[in-house]
Amino acid sequence: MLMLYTYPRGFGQFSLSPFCVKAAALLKLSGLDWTRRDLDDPRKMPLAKLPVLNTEERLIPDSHNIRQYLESQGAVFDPDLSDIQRAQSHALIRMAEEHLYFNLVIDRWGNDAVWPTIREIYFAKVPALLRRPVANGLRRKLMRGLGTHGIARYSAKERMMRVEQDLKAIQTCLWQGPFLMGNRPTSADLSVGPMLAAIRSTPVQTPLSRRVAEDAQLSDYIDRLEDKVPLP
Ligand SMILES: N[C@@H](CCC(=O)N[C@@H](CS)C(=O)NCC(=O)O)C(=O)O
Repeated sequence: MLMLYTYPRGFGQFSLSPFCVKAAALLKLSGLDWTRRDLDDPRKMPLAKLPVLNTEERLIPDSHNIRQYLESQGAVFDPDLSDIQRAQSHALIRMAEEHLYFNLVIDRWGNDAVWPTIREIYFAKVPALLRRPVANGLRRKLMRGLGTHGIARYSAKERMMRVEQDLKAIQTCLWQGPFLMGNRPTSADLSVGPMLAAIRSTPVQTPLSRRVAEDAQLSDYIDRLEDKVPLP
């Protein structure tokens, strides 16, 4: 049976990681049999990140590679999409995973009001005496990475303005139907939905989490997707 290596549940989600939620949703829609195994430390995994799918023949890291593997096994996530819809879907996925995601990360790790809560949850397995030094060391490394990436160089206000443009693009699609590409969830929903859900579920309220939580259209969309693709 397929085994999904994932970060544990948290904040009311299948996983603390939106990429693990995406991978689980892909597996669910594929109709194949699968199960989960929770990991806290991905360092021994290929790419040193989660999710990873164990197919018994090989380990497949990265939610996009997992999608491609499932498609090679017959799963069809985007039936009946036109070429232009496929192009839009691809762009939405990249926007969610390469821009919204880093805003989520900085909202959780870079915000002093949120960090103590995140530290205690993400690093719960680290013995209490070591937790702060270990977690703070990783936080410093991650924030350096976000500086190199560039997102940490914007002010919080600038970041929110950029997120607003992403949300506008998503909401423009949602004015056309219940899901991004129409009446049923497709691959774009499985990236965008979990990313919005993760932003909304950050355990300490921030301007970003409130922006999604207090938007009826976005919140209804997250709930609709979770109803349509329920995860174990
Ligand atoms: N492109 C990857 C991204 C996966 C990813 O960024 N996973 C994060 C958690 S959300 C991770 O495992 N980070 C651990 C690390 O960077 O050390 C995918 O689609 O699976």
